[in-house]
This record gives sequence, C-alpha cells and structure tokens, in this order.
Amino acid sequence: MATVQSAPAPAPASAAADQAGTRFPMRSHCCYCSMQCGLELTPDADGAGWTVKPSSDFPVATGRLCQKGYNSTAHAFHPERLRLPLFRNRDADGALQSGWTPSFWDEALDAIAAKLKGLRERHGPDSVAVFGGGSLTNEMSYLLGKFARVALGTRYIDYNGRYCMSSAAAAQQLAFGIDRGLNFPLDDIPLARYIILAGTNIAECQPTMMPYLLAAKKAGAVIVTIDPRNTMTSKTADIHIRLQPGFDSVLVNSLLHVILEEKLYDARFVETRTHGLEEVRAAVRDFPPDVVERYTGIPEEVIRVVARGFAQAETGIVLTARGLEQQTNGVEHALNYINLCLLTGKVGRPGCGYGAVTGQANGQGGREHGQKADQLPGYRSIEDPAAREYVAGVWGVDPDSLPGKGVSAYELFQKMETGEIKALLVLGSNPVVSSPNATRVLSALQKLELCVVVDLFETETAACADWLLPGSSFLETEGTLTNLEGRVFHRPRVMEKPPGGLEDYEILSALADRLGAGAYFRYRTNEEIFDEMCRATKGGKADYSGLTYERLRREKGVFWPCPSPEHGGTPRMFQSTFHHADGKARMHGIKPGKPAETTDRAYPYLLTTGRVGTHYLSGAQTRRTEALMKKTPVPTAEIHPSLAEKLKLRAGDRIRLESRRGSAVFDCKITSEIHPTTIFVPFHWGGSQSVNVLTSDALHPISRMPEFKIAAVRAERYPASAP
Ligand SMILES: Nc1nc2c(c(=O)[nH]1)N[C@H]1C(S)=C(S)[C@@H](COP(=O)(O)OP(=O)(O)OC[C@H]3O[C@@H](n4cnc5c(=O)[nH]c(N)nc54)[C@H](O)[C@@H]3O)O[C@H]1N2
Ligand SMILES: Nc1nc2c(c(=O)[nH]1)N[C@H]1C(S)=C(S)[C@@H](COP(=O)(O)OP(=O)(O)OC[C@H]3O[C@@H](n4cnc5c(=O)[nH]c(N)nc54)[C@H](O)[C@@H]3O)O[C@H]1N2
Ligand code: SF4
Ligand SMILES: [Mo]
Repeated sequence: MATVQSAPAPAPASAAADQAGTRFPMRSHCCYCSMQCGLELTPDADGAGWTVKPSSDFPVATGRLCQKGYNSTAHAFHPERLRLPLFRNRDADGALQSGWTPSFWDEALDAIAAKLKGLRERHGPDSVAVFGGGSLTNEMSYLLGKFARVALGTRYIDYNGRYCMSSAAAAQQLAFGIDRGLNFPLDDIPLARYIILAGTNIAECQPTMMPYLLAAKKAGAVIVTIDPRNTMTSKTADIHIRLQPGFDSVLVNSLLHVILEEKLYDARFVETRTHGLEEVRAAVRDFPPDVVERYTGIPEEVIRVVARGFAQAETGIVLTARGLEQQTNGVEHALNYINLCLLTGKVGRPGCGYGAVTGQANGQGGREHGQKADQLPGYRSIEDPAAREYVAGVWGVDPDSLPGKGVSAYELFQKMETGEIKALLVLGSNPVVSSPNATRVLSALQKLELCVVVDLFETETAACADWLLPGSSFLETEGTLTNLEGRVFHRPRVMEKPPGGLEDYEILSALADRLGAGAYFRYRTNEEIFDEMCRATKGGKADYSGLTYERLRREKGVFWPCPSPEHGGTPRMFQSTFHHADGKARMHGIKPGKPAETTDRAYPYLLTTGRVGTHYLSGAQTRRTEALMKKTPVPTAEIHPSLAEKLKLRAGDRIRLESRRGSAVFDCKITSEIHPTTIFVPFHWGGSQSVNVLTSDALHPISRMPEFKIAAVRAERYPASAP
C-alpha cells in the first residue's frame, strides 16, 4: 500500500486567533465522553503539542479530568492524521484496488459528486445513504441531516447514536413525552439520599462524575449498583447486585412488587401526575421477592431492602446506561426503571429523577437535530406534516421535496447487502469496529459502488472506502455540544486548520454545491449554521431558539429547552408537568422478555461487551494515543474462576470464544468479580481483536437498538503456545 500522504500537521504555533484576551491557556473541551470536561491548553515546551490541564472555567466537573481527558489532544498530532483527500480505483469487477492515491480537494469533490449524481439518476436518491456520529457538534449533526434531505434527497440517514441512546430515548419519549438524558442537573446528585446505578459504569465511563456521587454518599446517601460485574463503580456502592445480563426487568418488577405490596408508593404523585398504576400492579403481581430469588439468585432480603430504601428515602435518583439498554428488551428495562421513579414520586424535584447517562461527547445534541432516520431538527418527527412544513420553510425548500423516514443504522447495512443502497458517506463513526455482527457489516460495505469516509485517520471502515477525506479534529473547529445534563455550550477553536484544508462543514457545503443544492448551504462560519439550526428547532421539543454563541459563551452553557432569549433554560425538567398532551407521565406494566439469543448446550455462556477506562469506542483515537495504549494495549476477556477451572486454563493461556457469527481469541483475566455464567470483553479494537464479530445483530422492535450486551458463546482454552 502506498504511504498515506501527510502534509505538515498544524502546530500550536498556529493557534486560533479567535480566543480573545490572553492567548494562553486556550479553552476547549475534552473530545471524549458526555461529561465534556473543560480543558486549558498551553503549548508544550517543544511546540509539538499541548499541555492539558483541567479548566476552572466550566461549571461541570470543574478542575477535574480523567486519563483520557489529559491525553485528549495527542491523537490530533498523530503522524497518521490524514491531510489530503485519498483515492482508490476499482478493478473491472468493482473490487477496490490496494494503495491510495493522494488527490486535491476540487478533484475529489468533483469526482464524488459526479458519481453520486450518476447513481441518483440511475437508481433514485434513496440509493445513497449517510452515516453520522454523536461526537459531532450540533452544527454538524444538523448539517448532516439537512445535507441528506436537501442535497442528496435521500431518506437514508442514521448514525451511531442508534447503537447508543436509542432505547433510553424511546423509553423517555413513551414515559415522559420527551427525551433528555438526565432530567436534572448534575448538581442535584449530591441532594439524593438513595441512588440506584443500573448497567452504568460511571467510574470508567464518566469518571469525573464520581465526585458528585461521592458527595451524595458523604451526605448520607445509599448507593446501589446493578451489574453482572463488580466494577470500579460498584466498589463505591453500599449494595451491589450482581445480576445475570438480561434480568433487569425481572428484578425491577420485584422491587415494584414490594413497593406496592407494602404501600410504600407516593399515592398523591401517582394520582395527580401519572397514568398506568393498575397496569404496573398487574404486571408485577407474579414477581414476589422469594420467587425472583429463585430465578436470579438475588436474595429476597436484598430486594426488600432496596425497594424499601428507595421508596422511603426523601429523595432518590435512578441512573441507567447501556448495560440494560443495549438489548432487545432495552426499552422495557428502561421503562421499568422509570416506573420506579414515578411510582415513588421521585421526579421533578431537587435530588430526584431518572437519567439515562449519555455516552458520546454530543450524544445528547447529536440525537436532536436530524441525524436520525425519522427526525427533523428540534426533535421533530419527519412524518409530522406541520414539522415538515416548518423546517422546509426555514430551509427554503418545498415540504413535499423532503423524503420520509428511513431505517436505523444497522438496517442501512442490510440494505447495502441487498444492493438497494449503493453509495455511503460516513462522517464521525467507525462502524466496521462498532457495529454488531461486524463481519456482515464489512461484507455489506464491500458491495457498495461508492464509499466515502471523512475521518481523521485511515480507520477499519476506510478499508472499504473509495475516497478517504481528512476531517477536522475537535481542536480545529468550533461549535456547540450538549452534555449529558442537556447543557448546551460553546467549544471554541484552538488551532487553525492546515493550509488548504477544509472543515467538515465546508466539505458538505462544497459537495452540496456540486450536487446543485449550493444555495441552501452558503455558510461562512459554524455560527451561521448554529443560528439557522436554532430557528429550525423553534417550537420543537428540543427548542434551542433562545440561544446564541454570545449567550452560550457568557453563561457558560444553557439547558434546553430554551425557547426565547429571555428564557433562562431548563436545568430541572418535569417540575409541574410532563410533555404528553395531558401533562401526565405514563407508567408501563412490563412483562420481562427473553433476549434474542439464550444459552444452550452448544453455546453455554453469556457474552457481554462494554468499555474500559483507558479506551474510547472504536479506539480510532485512543489506540493512537501512546499513553493510553501503554496502559491497555489489547482487549482482555474477564472470566470467572469457575469457568477458568472448567476450561482448564493455565497462567498465560488465552481464551477462544465462538458465537453463531464468528470466533476470536482474547487474553484473559480470571476474576471472581464477574457473574459466573458471563464473559465480558471490551469492544475498542478491530480486526482479529474485534469482539463485534461475535455479537448479535438482533434489534429491538421499536428502538432498533442491537443486542450488544447479550450473545451466547462457547469458550475454550487457547494455549499460550498457540499462534
Ligand atoms: N472509558 C470510556 N468511557 C466512555 C466510553 C468509552 O468507550 N470508554 N464511551 C462513552 C459512550 S459512547 C457510552 S454509550 C458510555 C457507556 O457507558 P456504560 O453504559 O456505563 O458502559 P458499558 O461498559 O458499555 O456498560 C456498563 C455496564 O453494563 C454492565 N451490563 C452488561 N449487561 C448488563 C445487564 O443486563 N444489566 C445490567 N444492569 N448491567 C449490564 C456491564 O458489565 C458494564 O459494567 O460511556 C461513555 N464513556
Ligand atoms: N460490542 C459493542 N459494540 C458497541 C458498543 C458496546 O457497548 N458493545 N457500544 C456502541 C456505542 S454506545 C457507540 S456510541 C458506538 C460508537 O462507535 P463509533 O461510531 O465507531 O465511534 P467512534 O470510535 O467515536 O468513531 C468516531 C470516528 O469518527 C472520527 N471522528 C471523531 N471526531 C470527528 C470529527 O469531528 N470529524 C470527523 N470527520 N471525524 C471524527 C474518529 O476518528 C472515529 O474514527 O459503538 C457501539 N458499539
Ligand atoms: S470524564 Fe469524559 S469528558 Fe471528562 S476528561 Fe474524562 S473522557 Fe473527557
Ligand atoms: Mo455510546
């Protein structure tokens, strides 16, 4: 393969001039998780990078960073950063040749647009698809949605947030009529007297949130964790419930059973603010704690203690994350945890609430402004005629020209497999590593006639690309993001883009121009995109219309909804009303369902997957960060000593895991902290280290969330001496 051409990397010396006042330190925000900790950056002594310190200027996790945050700028200077558009020919059978040819931007954009136009003419606009990501700014998320609908005219756009927040989002929409990760500010956490953390490993995934939990604990709160593993998070808990994956709704039904049986619920709140009590009562009738102890091994007494503790506490919070959401029953599990809050009246007042802990940098804003298959900006539905008319008005297009809703992220790959989708633009995701059943995704991508990837690096997904375009890192662009609390804030630019380079938004605008839609994409700055986006959100659920860059800078972030310049924002939601037409929340009776794949004789163990503190998602950035790779160079499977004994594992042996979809070999760590039937593997690696070659691509019927957290596998010893 030809070497990937690189132009000189931008150096801190070219630091952006638009950060007023003292030049250093400059302000930014960590590019990784949803905490969005503030950074203070000063150039290294050798001028080759930045020295990173926590910012004292951002009112979230002030003065704190985790190991990823301290190392968050390193990847931007990695020698493998792409600097020029790269191109590859296809041979007569349509297969990609090896070796990239560097190109110029004009040449690249002309060629891509010509190919897209040709496909559109021959096969219609829906032959082209777009795949976005939750790391992108609000501006880019919005623009990607507009680009798909206006410049390409395709219904097929979705993004990696489908793999992330979609089940909790669907549950919150059903229960509350609106979806915002946390319904309350982080500052409410220390006011909670009882905190349930289910399927959320905050200590590794949002590490700077831990002090909020520890402050609550210091003030007397009881913390309960529910996870198949005794994680770093559960080490701070008073009670840890080690649950076999898939059993959350069974456990919660039992908690609800005790609360109803012992009349510990908040009858006034339930009566005046909710619907569904009788439905819940009926659903939990058959789940007394002694029966559930028999199903799950969780002692009856523990169930009673937690149920009573949560119900009787003056204040309480429940947080869930991907542990229970990334399942074919994920929406139901989340709904049941919401039931717990509603039944006990713990919503809409200080120290109370339900929160689905958002994951990606802009996992919140990224799911509000149109990257989703069925969505228009402001959390509007693309199927709603009034929403179509309003947004079309802002865009200056005919409402009838907007396509209808498309399909979810994984279903896009299924449509590539059948040939219905023939071209794909990926911006802000690395789906070959992060999708379930990754081998199938890879082969679907190989069927495309045109694949364009805009990224910082030649990722595993770029292996399927005709065109690889250099994207801008978080240091080289400005924009707004919305953190896990729903706080919209402005992230300034730190460095100028390399000479001749294009920002992500400029790439889309230039392509739109060549596709004949340039008139709708004439932006000179990210701020112009933001202002248009805010107008497009007006009257929607996620209403940003009271926001401007100036205001976000001055107030250091504002919580949405914020429907007018005079409105102060909404840190705590649901204080007097929910977002259904009658103002009441909905409780749902949950009948626990089985996962798509259960264990059997051939595949006797449960594989669950997730994260480690040192790496981020597909690893595209953190595997290019030396300090983090030194700590965790390879994925390690966690297995229980009883399983190690069964497999006759010896020190240094690895483990070979096989599911119905593939097999892979991993190093292993033998630990009694994991549920005996369960094996955990992190997913931050690709190729032969990919755990997603094993995972199940069963999707939730409503949210279309894949079942990343449960697959049936067999396991065998892989001797240390084997290759
Ligand atoms: N270090 C690091 N931090 C990150 C990320 C990262 O990649 N690395 N990614 C960010 C993103 S995008 C996201 S979405 C978040 C994810 O944050 P989390 O959801 O907290 O992370 P996971 O490790 O995927 O899963 C959490 C826990 O769920 C448990 N679990 C598995 N099955 C079940 C089950 O059936 N029930 C219950 N109750 N628990 C179960 C796992 O053992 C695991 O400890 O993290 C964000 N922060
Ligand atoms: N087995 C298993 N699989 C999972 C999960 C799991 O728990 N288990 N979790 C799922 C979840 S919650 C998530 S969120 C997904 C995420 O998985 P991915 O979507 O693959 O996430 P990233 O690795 O963040 O991919 C972002 C890509 O965009 C690039 N990038 C970053 N910022 C920018 C930018 O500003 N511009 C451009 N052009 N490119 C940029 C990065 O280099 C990287 O290649 O993974 C999912 N996959
Ligand atoms: S907690 Fe999240 S945002 Fe903060 S430094 Fe760590 S990875 Fe970055
Ligand atoms: Mo995520």
